[in-house]
Amino acid sequence: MQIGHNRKMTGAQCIADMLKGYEVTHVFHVPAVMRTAFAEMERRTDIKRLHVHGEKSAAYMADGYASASGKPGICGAQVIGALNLAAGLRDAWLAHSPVIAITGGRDPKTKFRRVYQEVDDVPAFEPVTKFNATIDDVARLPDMIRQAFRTAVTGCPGPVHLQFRGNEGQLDAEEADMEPLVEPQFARVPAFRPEPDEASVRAALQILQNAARPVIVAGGGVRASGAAAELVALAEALQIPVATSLNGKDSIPGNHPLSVGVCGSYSRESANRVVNAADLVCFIGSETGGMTTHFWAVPKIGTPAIQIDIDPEALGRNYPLAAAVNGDAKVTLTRMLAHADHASAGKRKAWIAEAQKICGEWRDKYKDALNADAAPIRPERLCHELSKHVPDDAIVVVDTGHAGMWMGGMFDLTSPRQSYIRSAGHLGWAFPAGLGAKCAVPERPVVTFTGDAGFWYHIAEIETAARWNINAVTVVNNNGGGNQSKRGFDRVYGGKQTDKARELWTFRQTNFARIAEDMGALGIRVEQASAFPAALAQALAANRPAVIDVVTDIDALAPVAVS
Ligand SMILES: Cc1ncc(C[n+]2csc(CCOP(=O)(O)OP(=O)(O)O)c2C)c(N)n1
Ligand SMILES: [Mg+2]
Repeated sequence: MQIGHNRKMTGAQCIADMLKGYEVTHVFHVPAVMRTAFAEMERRTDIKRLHVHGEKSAAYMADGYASASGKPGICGAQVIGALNLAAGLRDAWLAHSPVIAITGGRDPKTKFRRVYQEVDDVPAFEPVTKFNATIDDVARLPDMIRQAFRTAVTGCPGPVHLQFRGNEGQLDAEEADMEPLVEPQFARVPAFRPEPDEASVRAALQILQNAARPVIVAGGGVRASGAAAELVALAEALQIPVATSLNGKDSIPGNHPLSVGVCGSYSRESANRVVNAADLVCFIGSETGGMTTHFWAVPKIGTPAIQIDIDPEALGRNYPLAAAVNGDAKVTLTRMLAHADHASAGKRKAWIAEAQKICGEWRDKYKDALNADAAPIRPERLCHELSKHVPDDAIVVVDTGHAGMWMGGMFDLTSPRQSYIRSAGHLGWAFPAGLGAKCAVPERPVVTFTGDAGFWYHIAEIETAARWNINAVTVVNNNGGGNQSKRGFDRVYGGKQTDKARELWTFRQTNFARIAEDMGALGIRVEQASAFPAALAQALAANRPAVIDVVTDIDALAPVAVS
């Protein structure tokens, strides 16, 4: 199709044709928004329209879909659900995930007249979107939808909001002369691979090669760029240990000899020790934010640093830089590798040995916990079983809080074909995000890890998974409470909580396997660690959504970060 070929069509037809053109396969929504467009999607496309149980989980599903595939995830809500949807964009915003949220909104003819269910929702989308726009004239749909995709996937990706006129976005029923032109280049991340300035690449490489004790910290930008292989190749060529952020965990398998683990707050002790012993830190695709740096204690501000990022504004934000490179991670790493002086690797032998010794000390320290036979089950053992038994092409989806700490620190990816996506901070994100990931990439196994407090948030979506055959496997670390909060309450109670204090963070004991069965999924309850591998194998082979309810120790606390 070419620009200049307008024809009379409805907004709904235009939306359906454009979403199809952008290779959208699923839309996650709570009715009623885009009613007419949904009817047209049925007539004109194979797009699945998933009616889910809350706008927040619709946004999280779209987010998981986007993180797993790189394609924008689409979610929608009518005006009364718009802020629930905005709440769900918070995590996508923090994670730089390309989600496009479509809501119904105000009609200029009636606004300010106390219209039923109506408030001005647009400002609430402002802090969680890269582009927050209203469409009042149906003829603007083509250019605004293109702008939404373009903005979501370019530069540092992120969410976009389009509000359609009408409480249900009824603008889509109107007709105009339009052309449903799509730009396939903007159908996924990365849309472009900006080349770095050659002199900046050489300067950064020189500093890296001169360092005796450098470390790489790989962030989510490496996964967005698909640069894991180039990262590992450069690290191998120059013999540099690699720590990752939680977002960048799948940039290097955990069993690679140069991998030292996840650094920062939800981390592995060995990674923080290596980063803090380094004489140079090379950040690649990392915001150098509070989580990755344990609030700028790992490494300490003032540690010599270089940084590579697609977003020029990220360069030097938190660490003054000896060299900055602005470009796509994959092309930048390819260039560095082409110029790399392999002979310089020799001078880092002692440093590599030291980093590997630190990793060995971590393994020795946690060997017993990782292999513990205790019942209730230790979360460390659960993570270790997952390291051993998650399929080598799996997408692992992880919630925040303790789930993020346990899996960030204790779980290892074992194959470059595995992916790891995680909540950027919102408890309850992982279960719906895992369903979204499975929708996007149905041929790959999806294994989600969540605590019980996290799982409760969107437990109704078990029904959605059963209805739509979204065969993700969800592992619930079920300790009967939100026990990450235990330490904080110990503190405010002066070291020893009262019995009544436990009402602040514990729940009734619940059998999630039974609930899952009642809602149409496979439910398996695991009370002995040794039973977990068979449960996981059964769940992966079930051909239905599965919930593995693992009964774990409420007194088990994840180690706090070392700085
Ligand atoms: C939306 C949101 N609200 C509150 C929190 C704070 N928070 C972090 S972990 C946690 C409890 C987690 O409980 P659970 O998922 O059961 O894991 P556990 O700590 O028991 O292993 C809470 C309330 C959060 N991260 N996100
Ligand atoms: Mg819990």
